[in-house]
Amino acid sequence: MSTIFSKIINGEIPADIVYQDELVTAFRDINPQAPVHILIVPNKEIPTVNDLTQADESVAGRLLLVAQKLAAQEGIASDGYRLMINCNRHGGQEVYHLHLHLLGGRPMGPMVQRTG
Ligand code: DGP
Repeated sequence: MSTIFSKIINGEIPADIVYQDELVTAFRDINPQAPVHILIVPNKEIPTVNDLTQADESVAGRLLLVAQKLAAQEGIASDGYRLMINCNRHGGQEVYHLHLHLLGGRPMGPMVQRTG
């Protein structure tokens, strides 16, 4: 079974792809939460951060370096941005194919929702 993100990576379903290399693919989020909202995704199906292994060190590093490159490309590097990975239920993960959110283009507010 392949994830919705694998189908985007393989070109089976459309997405606004902004970057692709041999390890990762980046595309705009379908439901953007900020003027810039890009998902950076390993080409290989890794469900969550919990599933990363030592063998994934280069892909994990690539996610960050591509985020840095795209932030510059999108013109949000100097104002700043937020990088976020949700993991499992308490993290609010919806798609079980590891992805790094790049969010910016406005002040991103408190880091987490305040509860009281
Ligand atoms: P998360 O909650 O961290 O698993 O975030 C999943 C994100 O994926 C959510 O912001 C919406 C986005 N998303 C879900 N399905 C699609 C899709 O088919 N295309 C695109 N571009 N984004 C999607």
